[in-house]
Amino acid sequence: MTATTDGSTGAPVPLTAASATGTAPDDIGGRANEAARRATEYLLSLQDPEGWWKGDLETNVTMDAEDLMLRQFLGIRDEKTTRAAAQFIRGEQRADGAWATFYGGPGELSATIEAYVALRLAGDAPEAPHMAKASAWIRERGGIAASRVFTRVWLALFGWWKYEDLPELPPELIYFPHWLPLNIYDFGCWARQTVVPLTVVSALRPVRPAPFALDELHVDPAVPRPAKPLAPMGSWEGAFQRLDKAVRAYRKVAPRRLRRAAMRAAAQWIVERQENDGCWGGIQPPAVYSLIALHLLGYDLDHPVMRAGLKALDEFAVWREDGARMIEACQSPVWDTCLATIALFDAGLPADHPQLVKAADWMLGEQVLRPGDWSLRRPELPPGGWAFEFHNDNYPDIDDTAEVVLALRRVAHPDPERVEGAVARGVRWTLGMQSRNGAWGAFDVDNTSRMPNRLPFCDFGEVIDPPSADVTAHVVEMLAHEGKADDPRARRGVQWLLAEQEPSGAWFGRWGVNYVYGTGSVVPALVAAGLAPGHPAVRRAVRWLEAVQNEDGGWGEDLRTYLPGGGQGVGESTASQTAWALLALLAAGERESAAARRGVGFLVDTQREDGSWDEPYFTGTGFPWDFSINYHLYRQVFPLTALGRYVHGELFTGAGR
Ligand code: R04
Repeated sequence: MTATTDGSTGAPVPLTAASATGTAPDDIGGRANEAARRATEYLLSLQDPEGWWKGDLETNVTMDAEDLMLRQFLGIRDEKTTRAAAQFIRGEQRADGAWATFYGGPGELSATIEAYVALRLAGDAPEAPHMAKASAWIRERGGIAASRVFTRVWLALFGWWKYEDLPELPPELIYFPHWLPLNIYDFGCWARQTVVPLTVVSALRPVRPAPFALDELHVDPAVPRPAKPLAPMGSWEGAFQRLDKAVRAYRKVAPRRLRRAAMRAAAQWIVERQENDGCWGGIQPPAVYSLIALHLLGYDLDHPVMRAGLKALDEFAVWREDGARMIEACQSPVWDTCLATIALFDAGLPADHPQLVKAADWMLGEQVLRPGDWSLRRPELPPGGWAFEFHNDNYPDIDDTAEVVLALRRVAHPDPERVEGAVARGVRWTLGMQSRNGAWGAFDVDNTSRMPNRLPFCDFGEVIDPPSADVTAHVVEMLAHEGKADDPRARRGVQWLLAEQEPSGAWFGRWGVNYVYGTGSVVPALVAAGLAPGHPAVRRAVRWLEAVQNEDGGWGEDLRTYLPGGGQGVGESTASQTAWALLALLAAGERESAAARRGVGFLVDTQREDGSWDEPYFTGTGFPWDFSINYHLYRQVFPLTALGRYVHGELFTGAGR
């Protein structure tokens, strides 16, 4: 059955422009309707003729700096790129001389060092005021020695840091069998794709001398850093420090032939995972490290693998109108397209609207129909997921798959059997990817080993992919709409979600900031799965949302809520986070509540003339605290979904009901 608009609330109410005139200021329904109409128009205007949407994916200047350093390392850095990247990096500098990793965030040492180095490559003099300020800021915080491992690896490539002072990452790792702790499949797929090429760097220790010294970034270049005392033997930290020592000792005696074979195996592993657009995993960091590793192993710049990889790298660049060039960590077409489809339908666009059909067509063509790294743990499971990006067939993810299914079901596609087949494959794949605790991670099953996090090498970001509440909620919502709420697998997901609720009533947000995202994902899922709005878990969530609503009627949550003691649900109101809170309240039957009305009022009042919203704050999460994302379409799709559901109630009741 294809999704239709004949749900319990009847056919969608046509949106009219009439309410713009003669609307009383307290006519919140009429104003919401008008805001949804404008937001619909605006979102429709952003669709690509091929059917997809893609907003910029903004992260931080380490992407831009590493892109320049890679080009320097490979000897392909050109003037035009350098100038435009430097312009972007300079524009992001804070008044105190540092760089932050998200809007409004504090200066961050590693990002500041990388940005500084990139600007020096671009020719900015260390004495220039903005550079002197940055280097002083860096020295005050301990200099290069205090930066993350990744940053020091980059500096080692140019001789600005010694490989001896970096954790060792042996290439023989590639031979670890799947049952051995620390084998590469114990790492989350993004860390796996980064670690494999970096084993080659670690083994070969290449140095391409830089055109200048970086003494100004060391606290005191003359004084060697004192060795860190070893942690006690019985502690994990102590054990891993000794493991690092053992691996260093092994380096000296490693059989040369084994090492070379391991590096060849790593190269083969990397080449096998190159996507047909030349990229790796659809994300920029693995692409950068893979190009370095392959180059070190003798792939010259003219080799087809390198040529395709370098071309793919260029695709991550967004050229801005002011001439600045920003690097995206990743591109989000599938994610943006399913979210936009859901938003437009829920705002009342008819299910057979040509732009929705076009979007569905495009999504159908994006389904991943071949095995990937996930197959290792599910060798018998047929493929059927969707990836986040244009090209990432090796790493479809469960979050995208659930949302694409929810989106496809909203469209009256002229070929319903095609939709049926695609959805059936997507549902089967999703069910097959359930972890043993009953919940779902983003890319893999049971990716829960705690060993990778303990490696001294892994001092940045998340390196495993355990199940999370937000992904599990999206799956449960999708299964419920597919008529599978009573399937034991969906019920286990619900039980897991109920057990994950924080004492406050909120849920943690792994891939969005933060408890507002988690709660805005889980409550609609629980209600779709049949929990009554009066269920105590739903009531607790509602009370929490009411308690953290801002004076202005909106909701906002700062990245600092990822830090210990950082609170929950606190921060300046934003459009996307207000929308997430509203999705929960509306699902919980709170449409007529003061909280919901004030939230809708915030969205209506902050909408711009053209139907869009502003959102400088980062509300997306790559890794909690360490890597944050401003998805430029979030400010549009989520407010529209929330306004649509406020105006129309739930139009979409799913295929199975
Ligand atoms: C929002 C939910 C969909 N899905 C998550 C996808 C997020 C896409 O954006 C990114 C994903 C990334 N991964 N790994 C990195 C990364 C960056 C993104 C990454 C970042 C820095 C370094 C290494 C990897 F922008 Br260093 C998976 C569930």
